[in-house]
Amino acid sequence: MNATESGNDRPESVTDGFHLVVDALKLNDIDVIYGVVGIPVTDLARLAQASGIRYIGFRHESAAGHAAAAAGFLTGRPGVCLTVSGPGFLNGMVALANATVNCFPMVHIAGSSDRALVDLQRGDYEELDQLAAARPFAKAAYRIDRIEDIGRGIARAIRTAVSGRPGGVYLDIPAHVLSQSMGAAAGAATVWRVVDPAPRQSPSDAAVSAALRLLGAAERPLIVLGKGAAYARAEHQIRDFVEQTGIPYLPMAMAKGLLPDDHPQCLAAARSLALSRADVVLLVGARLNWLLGHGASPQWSASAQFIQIDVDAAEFDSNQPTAVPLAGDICSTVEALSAGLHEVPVHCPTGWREELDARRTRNAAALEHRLAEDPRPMRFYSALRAVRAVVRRHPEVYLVNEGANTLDITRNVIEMQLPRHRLDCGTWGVMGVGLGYAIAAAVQSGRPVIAIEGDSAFGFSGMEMETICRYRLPVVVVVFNNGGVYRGDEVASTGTDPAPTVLSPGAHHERIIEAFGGTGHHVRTPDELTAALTAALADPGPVLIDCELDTSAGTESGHLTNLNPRVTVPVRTTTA
Ligand code: ADP
Ligand code: TPW
Repeated sequence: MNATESGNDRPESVTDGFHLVVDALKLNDIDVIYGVVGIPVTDLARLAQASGIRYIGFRHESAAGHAAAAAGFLTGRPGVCLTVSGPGFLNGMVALANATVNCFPMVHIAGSSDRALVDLQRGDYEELDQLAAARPFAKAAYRIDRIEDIGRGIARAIRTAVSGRPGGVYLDIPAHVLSQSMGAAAGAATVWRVVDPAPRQSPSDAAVSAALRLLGAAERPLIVLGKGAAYARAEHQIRDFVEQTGIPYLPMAMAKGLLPDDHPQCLAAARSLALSRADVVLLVGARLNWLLGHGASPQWSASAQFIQIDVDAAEFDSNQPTAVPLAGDICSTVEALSAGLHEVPVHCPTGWREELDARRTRNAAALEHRLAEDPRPMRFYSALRAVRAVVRRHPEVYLVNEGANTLDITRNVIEMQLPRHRLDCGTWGVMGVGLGYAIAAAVQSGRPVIAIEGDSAFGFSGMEMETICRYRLPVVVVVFNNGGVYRGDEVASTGTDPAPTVLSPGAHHERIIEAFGGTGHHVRTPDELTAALTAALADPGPVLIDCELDTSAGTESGHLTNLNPRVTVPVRTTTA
């Protein structure tokens, strides 16, 4: 081992910016960095690795950033992404923005050019005013201009990422700061550990009582659990409140498993009825955004009243009037609600439960009927029947999911039993998160991960199969290959080019993983899929299962057909 590998290449009395960054990260329990190296951060990655931080090197910064964001969601500590300046930094921006939109804590550290060059636009290597560029996409953006501010800058980034509403923080570290040196003892005194990074926060007693009174008077109460509740690790408090009151709940996609999906009060299978009939709704870490129809008719009853628990008070009234705002963290607030039940008892009316149960039973039967169909070529439901059977035997598996139809149908079919085990396109509906999320889930948990990917969605970060193979991660990627964006059977109205939604027909994605030493399968039937998935989980290592589906399987835009504007006058085609 040479001096750099051991991390001891400096005289004892002197330190430099590189070392102080690593020291500050370690002091704050950062144990993994996801990134792509290059000037000026290569030595930073080396040093981090030498110091015991795990460095996971990606093929593209956006996947590295998505991994950091997922790590933040899964652990409650900010995930860290490391990139070079200019284009590498910009490649990471979509992930930083996505983390912020989804309220995941992450810190994107990028090396940068000297301000004296950037500010006069003198044309430095990979020059970009990164601080200004990052600001609109991040919860906050900071730059460290002096070596003695490294500890402060990292403390500030960590505190900002996790406190209040979590989000993405950009931290700019110019190359000259990394290589600046100072006395080791003085340097050590500049780094510190953030105390209680996300302090608990309770709403007032009056607000808690008001919420309970409104819920207690409801004829058709409903609880909506969002990914904020999963992030808050509030499963015990929520189970207690849900079971004491008997109120039915609806989990948003990434809150599935917070309580097991087969819980008798889980109404995922009667969602439309629950939304349209509920008269008082308790939102727990879920925003009334597009995913919940903005809380408006026709999805919701026009007279529905909303009680909302959120750590960010600015969220209240963002779409509908908030009848009772409960500003606080979810654990403290739900504990306070449960404690208040002694004084203000809340019991869900049985008629409402029965109405929902009847709909749930009917919808579940319809789903089983659909799953039992056995079309050839295979379609989404028959493939997912196979996946569901295997996942039921492995509830510990993390499930990553992206695509359009692949997302919508998988979310409905695959039950989750454990909290924070489902990661998907989230609030932005963004494609390309899949492999980064899968890598983070495997790295942070050491558990097997199944990523169910539409073939188009897979392509956004497909080269990360090499990353998965290089680190021998227990990730099984299932590509739902219907040959297109949404579906693969569109015929172009003119010319010889493929239609806009069409991808390569007859693709064999499994050959991609074979190039990197992983195991590939190409399956055509549910039985073949079951066999491949079972084998993959018996000996978890990198596996890609290319699942050949009917090219006509899928609906344009999946469940979002209503958001997809279509041409209203006849399409003009060119015949020349
Ligand atoms: P979903 O997409 O599952 O509906 P959202 O991302 O829309 O969920 O909502 C998550 C909400 O949870 C955000 O408004 C965020 O401010 C809030 N949140 C995150 N962590 C906490 C916490 N610890 N306590 C309270 N609210 C939280
Ligand atoms: C960053 C637009 C939404 S869904 C999708 C795209 C390109 C892919 C759908 O096809 P796929 O799934 O993955 O094969 P399936 O099951 O329907 O066949 N760029 C970004 N994000 C989004 N959302 C898009 C484009 C889109």
